[in-house]
Amino acid sequence: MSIFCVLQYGNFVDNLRLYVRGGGGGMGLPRLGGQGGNGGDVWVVATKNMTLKRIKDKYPQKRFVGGAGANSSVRALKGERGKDKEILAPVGITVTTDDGKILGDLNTEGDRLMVVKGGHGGSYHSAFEPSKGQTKNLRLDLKLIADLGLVGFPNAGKSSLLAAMSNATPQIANYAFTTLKPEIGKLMYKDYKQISVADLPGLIEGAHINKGMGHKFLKHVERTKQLLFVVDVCGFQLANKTPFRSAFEAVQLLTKELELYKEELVSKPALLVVNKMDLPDAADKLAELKDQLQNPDEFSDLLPDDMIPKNYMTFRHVVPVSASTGFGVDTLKSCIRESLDEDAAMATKAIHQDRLQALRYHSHKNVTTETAASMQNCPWK
Ligand SMILES: Nc1nc2c(ncn2[C@@H]2O[C@H](COP(=O)(O)OP(=O)(O)OP(=O)(O)O)[C@@H](O)[C@H]2O)c(=O)[nH]1
Ligand SMILES: [Mg+2]
Repeated sequence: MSIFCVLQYGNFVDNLRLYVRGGGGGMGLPRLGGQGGNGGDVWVVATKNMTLKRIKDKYPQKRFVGGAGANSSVRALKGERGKDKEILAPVGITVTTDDGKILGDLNTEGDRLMVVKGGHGGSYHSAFEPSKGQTKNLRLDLKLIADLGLVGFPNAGKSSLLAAMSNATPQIANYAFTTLKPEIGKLMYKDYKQISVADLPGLIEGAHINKGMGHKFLKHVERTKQLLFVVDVCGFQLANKTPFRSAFEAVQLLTKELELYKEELVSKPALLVVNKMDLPDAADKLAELKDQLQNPDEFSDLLPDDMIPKNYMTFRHVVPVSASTGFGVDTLKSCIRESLDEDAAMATKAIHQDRLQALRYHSHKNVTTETAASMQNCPWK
């Protein structure tokens, strides 16, 4: 993928394609009836604090091969078994083969799934010839709860917005933390396309250290393709004792909470909804917010240092709406559709590129091994 794509589309990874091969079996020893060791298997193991992006960064080739079984020898007639290979993967994934067959789910830390078996060592039954390990192209998919997740402080109007956009009837009230668990609403489009949106509990400052609904909330955020930030155009104050936060500050604080929990979340594709545009002075406040978002560095001085995010969120669209009057809701639905369609097109392109690369890799390998083999037969070598 080019740098351009990485910048524009962020680097949050919710699926990953891998090549896996079991280790080859070891040679048998016909003279003494010796048996070669079996090749090692390849496993996917659910591990805490792992992400698909970390696998991708650590293993750019995305190839995992089990250890080869040892050949049978005079000193060790029974060749040693090849080492198993473990792919440490995040919890909450589905493992499928490239052609769509589901191999299994990993839902709990420590869950393990064998994805390919190593080959058999050569023995009496195989005329002492070993067999190769199985090979597969795999896909690891993070289980998603919805296409989009609503991210905002309490009372921003997330539930009201979901109700205005969809068939959902979430709980709405004028006090903080009305929503306690995700409710999924479906956005319907004229061509019957449906997009799911998760209404998530309000986030508060300190969520990353598990304040409020903290981690429960942030875990859900991880499991959506894109984020819909919702802020009250007039800003908010959570309680008498906490400071008033403008809409711009709310955006930065939300970003910081995501970053402190898992930095990759900030690179998810995101849209910003500026809600409550029916309130007095909303137009002026929106203009001010847009100005601040253009030059976030200049305006972040208003925040304490430890609340300034390392990277500012880039929003594909900034959409003013009023969940109360319905103003802007249709425009928002179109922007959401456009943003998800854009990513789907990118994903298809990436899969094609991946396949092409794999083909090139394998044909290159075949050519080099063929060349090596023919060189061995060369009389002038
Ligand atoms: N004036 C105005 N009020 C709104 C608008 N949208 C929501 N509200 C009001 O804001 C309050 C909070 O709305 P909710 O939709 O419950 O907010 P929420 O973000 O889901 O809140 P939590 O679930 O607590 O995080 C309610 O009293 C809504 O009636 C709007 O567009 N304009
Ligand atoms: Mg709510």
